[in-house]
Amino acid sequence: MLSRDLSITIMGNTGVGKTTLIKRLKGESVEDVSPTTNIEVHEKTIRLKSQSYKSAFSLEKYRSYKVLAVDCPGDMSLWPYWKKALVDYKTHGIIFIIDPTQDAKIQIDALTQVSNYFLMTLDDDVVKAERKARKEKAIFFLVVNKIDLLGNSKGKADQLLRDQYQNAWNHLKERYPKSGHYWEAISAIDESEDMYNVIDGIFETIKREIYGD
Ligand SMILES: Nc1nc2c(ncn2[C@@H]2O[C@H](COP(=O)(O)OP(=O)(O)OP(=O)(O)O)[C@@H](O)[C@H]2O)c(=O)[nH]1
Ligand SMILES: [Mg+2]
Repeated sequence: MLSRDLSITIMGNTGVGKTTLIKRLKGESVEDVSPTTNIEVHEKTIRLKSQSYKSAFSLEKYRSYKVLAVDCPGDMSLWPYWKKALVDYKTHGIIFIIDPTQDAKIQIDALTQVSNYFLMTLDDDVVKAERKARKEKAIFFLVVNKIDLLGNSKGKADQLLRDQYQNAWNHLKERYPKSGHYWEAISAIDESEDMYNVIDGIFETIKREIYGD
């Protein structure tokens, strides 16, 4: 069985639900999670649901995906680890998680750090790095987690992003105009079939951006 790799780095402030999302992806219980204090790499071979809709004529050659999920510590004092994570594990995409119940300012700072650390991985020279950033084909996936605490309203998540995160998000788009910029709203603790499909869709989108099908 042929397999393709998807390398994804998961970032965001402490307590936003990064580890919970990874545990869910791995099919583990999400009930007892504790704060992450180091870079933790998780590997899981998954089958994306969308693949099951393929007709016999468009035979899917790659039946499974080996997801390398890099879980980063979210405590502010440990944000410098993020740079190491980006350097050590060449990432296809960054999932940045936002917690709607937390202060937006610190989360905007965290998002800005992600943009800056990623830039540093492109070149030691800032001017050159900025130039490379304009051509860089990365994926930035903004995920509003804990939508259950917003009454499961995607509209409210959208409103939150517009009201509080628009500037930081636009800055990222301007710095990396050739990259993919997406957002989604989820609840990492919601184990329903519908939520499974939404979360699956995030990985499906990243897969499509990278492999073009
Ligand atoms: N209500 C709700 N709580 C959630 C959700 N996702 C995660 N949590 C809770 O948020 C808390 C923090 O989750 P973690 O996954 O440890 O967060 P983290 O981002 O990994 O935190 P650090 O490792 O410190 O960076 C836990 O108590 C989770 O149960 C969600 O979708 N809804
Ligand atoms: Mg964690």
